[in-house]
Amino acid sequence: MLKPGVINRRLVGEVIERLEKKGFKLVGLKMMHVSEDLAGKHYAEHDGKPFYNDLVSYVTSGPVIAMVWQADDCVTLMRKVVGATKPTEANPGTIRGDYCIHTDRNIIHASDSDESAEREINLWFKPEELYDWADCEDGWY
Ligand code: 3AN
Repeated sequence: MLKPGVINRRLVGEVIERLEKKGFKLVGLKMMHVSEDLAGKHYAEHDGKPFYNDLVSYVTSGPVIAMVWQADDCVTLMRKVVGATKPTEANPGTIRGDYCIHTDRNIIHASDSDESAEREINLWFKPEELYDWADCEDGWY
């Protein structure tokens, strides 16, 4: 999920381009406003932490780009491409390493396990918003 700042900074295409070039398969994408309810469910594990209120108000402050990407070992690969949570620890060449300064504005969310990916996909997308298209590039990545 590309957070509101990415749209403000006109970086949507650039970040998506990186993910496509890596070889991830895009199977769902939409621009949307995040309700307080969705933000609360999505970030439930952080409820009570000092940054929680700011996090919820940030992701509900403007539209986001929600996406579902597929690949073998997708979560592990995606987390590497996205980079560490703290921009001070994210390597240059990663998305967070290249495009942000502050942890609370770290531009992109990526699921941290197959289980959270499944939970989050169900939270953010309806089944009919996901596309299982035939991939003619399958085998080249
Ligand atoms: P990740 O997004 O890398 O899985 P999480 O799940 O620990 O990291 O954090 C979720 C989001 O909460 C982060 N993307 C970031 O926006 C915010 N966040 C996490 N830790 C901090 C922190 N120490 N200070 C401010 N914001 C934070």
